[in-house]
Amino acid sequence: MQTTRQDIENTLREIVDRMPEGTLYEAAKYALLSGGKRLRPLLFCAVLESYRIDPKPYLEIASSVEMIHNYSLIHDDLPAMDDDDLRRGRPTVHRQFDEATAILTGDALLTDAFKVLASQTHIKPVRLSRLIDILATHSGSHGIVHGQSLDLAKDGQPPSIERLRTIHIHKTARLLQAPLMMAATLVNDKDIKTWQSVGESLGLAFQIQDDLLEITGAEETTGKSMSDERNKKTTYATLLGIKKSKALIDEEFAQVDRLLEGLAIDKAPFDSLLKKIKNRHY
Ligand code: GRG
Repeated sequence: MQTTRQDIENTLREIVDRMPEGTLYEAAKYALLSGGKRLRPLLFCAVLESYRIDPKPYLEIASSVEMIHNYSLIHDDLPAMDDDDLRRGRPTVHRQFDEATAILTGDALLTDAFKVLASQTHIKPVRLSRLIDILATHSGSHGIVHGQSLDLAKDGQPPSIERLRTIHIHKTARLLQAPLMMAATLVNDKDIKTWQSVGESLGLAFQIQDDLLEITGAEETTGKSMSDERNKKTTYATLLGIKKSKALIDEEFAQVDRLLEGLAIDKAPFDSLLKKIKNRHY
């Protein structure tokens, strides 16, 4: 996994280095090459490896998802959204540069992600268009943008677990489902639905973990501002308490295990990534 991670870092650097020099390039480099966990591209590669396919020829596809993820973090941190000062232990992009640069950097990463994907000419056109469709669907008005909009909505609706679940499925799970489904599209179309369900459970577990880290973690460990309390956010932890939230995380991970049991794959690569996610502290 360490080699794959380094391969992903190298690919992201190559991609960002194609940008023309200037403030936008500096800000994109600052945002993209700042030590994220690279979970989404690692999930993509782990699926390929579980079908015994070498991820090397597909690293740019994996990176396109990470570009979308980074754009969403930059925009999420903006004053009009979560208004955060810290991300991955460093000032957020609008703090380090300025707000206009942060907006443009997000715009550039979002758009360039699709350019990177569309230029994978070694993939058959039908398959490539499916990859683009999956990434667009999970990023746009059916995906994380919808989740963010629901999260920010001041529509007077009372907080409930059902509403929170819908927000998390869109805001968090959609961009974990995308790399799983994209990898499955390349190797075994029949399994896409199962990977979609794996992504939904994983996304819910991941987000509830995040909510708990907001309470139990420290800024030095998580590397980000703990803004939920400041923004008076409703989370699983505030609605259900820590114990029940932990039980829900276990349930979602158990569901992931059950779903994986139904696939004819080598489970080891995916299991080792799952183990890392289960034990994460940031
Ligand atoms: C489209 C503006 C916009 C936002 C979409 C993704 C998102 C919604 C907001 C970002 C903030 C947030 C709490 C997202 C939920 C998913 C999540 C826990 C993101 C953090 O992902 P990690 O932990 O981050 O993988 P690193 O830094 O490791 O890459």
